Amino acid sequence: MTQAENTPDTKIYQPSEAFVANAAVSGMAAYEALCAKAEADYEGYWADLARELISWKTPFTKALNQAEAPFFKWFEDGTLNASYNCLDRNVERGLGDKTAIIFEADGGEVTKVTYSELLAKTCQIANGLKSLGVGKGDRVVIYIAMSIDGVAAMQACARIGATHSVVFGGFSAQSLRDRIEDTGAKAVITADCQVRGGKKLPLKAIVDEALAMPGCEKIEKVLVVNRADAAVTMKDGRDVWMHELVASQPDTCEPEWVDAEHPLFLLYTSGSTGKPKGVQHCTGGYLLHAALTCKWTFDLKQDDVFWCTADIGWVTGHTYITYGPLALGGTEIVFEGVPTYPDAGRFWKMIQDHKVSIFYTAPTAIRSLIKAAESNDAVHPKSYDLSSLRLLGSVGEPINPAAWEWYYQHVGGSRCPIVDTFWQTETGGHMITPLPGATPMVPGSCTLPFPGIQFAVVDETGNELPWGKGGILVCKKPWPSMIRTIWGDPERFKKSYYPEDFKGQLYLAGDGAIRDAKTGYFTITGRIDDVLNVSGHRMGTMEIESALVSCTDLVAEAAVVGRPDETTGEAVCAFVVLKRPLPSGDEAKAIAKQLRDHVGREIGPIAKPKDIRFGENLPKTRSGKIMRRLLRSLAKGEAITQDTSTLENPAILGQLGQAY
Ligand code: 6R9
Repeated sequence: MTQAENTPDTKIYQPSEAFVANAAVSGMAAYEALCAKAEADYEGYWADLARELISWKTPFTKALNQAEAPFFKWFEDGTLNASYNCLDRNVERGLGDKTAIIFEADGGEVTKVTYSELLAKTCQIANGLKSLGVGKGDRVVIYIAMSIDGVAAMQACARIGATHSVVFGGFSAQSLRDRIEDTGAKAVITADCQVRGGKKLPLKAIVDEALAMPGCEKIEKVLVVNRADAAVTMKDGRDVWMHELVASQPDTCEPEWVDAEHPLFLLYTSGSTGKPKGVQHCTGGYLLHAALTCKWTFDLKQDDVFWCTADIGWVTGHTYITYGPLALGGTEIVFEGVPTYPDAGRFWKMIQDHKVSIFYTAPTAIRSLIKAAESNDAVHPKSYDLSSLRLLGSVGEPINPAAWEWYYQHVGGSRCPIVDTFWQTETGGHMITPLPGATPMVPGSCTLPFPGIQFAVVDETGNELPWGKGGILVCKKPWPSMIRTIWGDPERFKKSYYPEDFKGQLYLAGDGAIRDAKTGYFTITGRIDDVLNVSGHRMGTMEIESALVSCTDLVAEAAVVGRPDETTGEAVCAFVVLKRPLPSGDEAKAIAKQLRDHVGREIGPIAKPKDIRFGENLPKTRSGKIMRRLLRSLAKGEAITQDTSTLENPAILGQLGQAY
């Protein structure tokens, strides 16, 4: 954890008067009034919002049940349906002909669907799923690229009370298998392929590979969307084309009314130990925060065009593509491709073409586009008309002040507030963020908690630290959209998030933070556990280590650490001891490639180590512990200042200096 000093000359950016005047939360006094309301009557505050923003089939009578803490329940006796709230409700209030989704494919083709059309499509998929025997309480794994079908498939699961678990299309067959097994899913929804950067990448073939492995026996059906006529093998009795299945299905489907606590989805994320954990989210509290944060953080209004560039395989795509914007009746962009194809001006061109007014992306994307724009005016935002923008957002990792300034000036034309939103898969939605018409912004700080959210910085024993001192980020009170449990492992949920060190009373985010001595603004100082953040993707160092050592004919031992990287935030650096003599030169390069490919197969390309270093041993203390701090210094290329006198074999430090 870094104990960053507060710089006295911090630059403060105020939202413009025009923005403040029209904002959903207008001015700091309004922000403070909301916080005060939550402080005075916590349950009443959330209950009022839940009544205002969500349509309930059966109204709830109690907001929060803490009887089985930390397994909190919100709006427990209320019933609702998430898909009804996102679709039917908008049609009923006259938004049927409004565009819900503007889909832009990798190659640039644009398809739009209205709320009525999206509802009809969702109902057909829902009916199709039901006809295959999928229903309330079943799990459905979705392995598909960004598409209207992907969003509709998630909505269809919600409609029939099935719990979806979307697996990012970049994960390997092995990772997909692990998730299918853990969820105990009955069906998989996928596509023939995905198209990215002009290339067709298989999806169905990977599903086939996963299903051939042990552990997937519960899968009865595989629904296949035809994205691009890629060659696929269809297994008789198991595999069904989506278009054939839905063709005969009615386009209406009565929603399955579920309890507020009914699991809406499972989403796997990395932790510090063991296998990825299935974060379980509920329906009512989750949907409330998805809608509320779209309203207050994104100031989403009826005439906005909202674009969140995340993939539906991550939580950001769940909350800010599939659920939040639709719950408010917004118009949003869904983009299939990559930011650099056909060139690095793609985002700016799409903002121009579709008149995007709210744009939400990750610092890693901004940094790579800065790099491209610096050497090529044609892909610089100044070459595009970005005047439709009124608000920018950032998510996934800390945004460094230089990237913030560039985003503010060149993308936002120095007129759009930037919301630097800190949150996690586990939190369901924004936790610490500026409200764009209220909070003065400081580049690099996610500023203040969302109204009602009670974050604090504490020491190892859980005592709140004075502002200006770095410590551990915790949440003091349960909130509606919080993780409910880890699927199938409630003990791990307790241990990971409500540890005994804090007497089970504080939610442990897993990040370090420091509050500004004067303003109390939060700055996230990075993970305090063994989780890396590469391009905004969370990865456990242990997961990558296990993948490496599973290459049993080559690898004897492996340790993985992160090192800072200009573009991706952090990069994966692996230290490997081989079961053969220390390689060098071309041989070392060839083995490094072999290991990268192996990690790609075990987890997915995003986990491939950028640096691989070989040694005859790893630096260990005399008691046999790997000296990870030392490895981190080596990875950064820093001079070794740590005491190495306890090292078993100091000579290996020289070997480990060379990256392949
Ligand atoms: C939404 C999402 C969560 C981790 C989180 C933290 C980092 C996310 C951030 C941020 C600084 C921000 N993180 N947003 N750090 N400033 N605005 O990214 O979820 O994939 O679960 O990652 O990402 O380290 O703990 P998830």
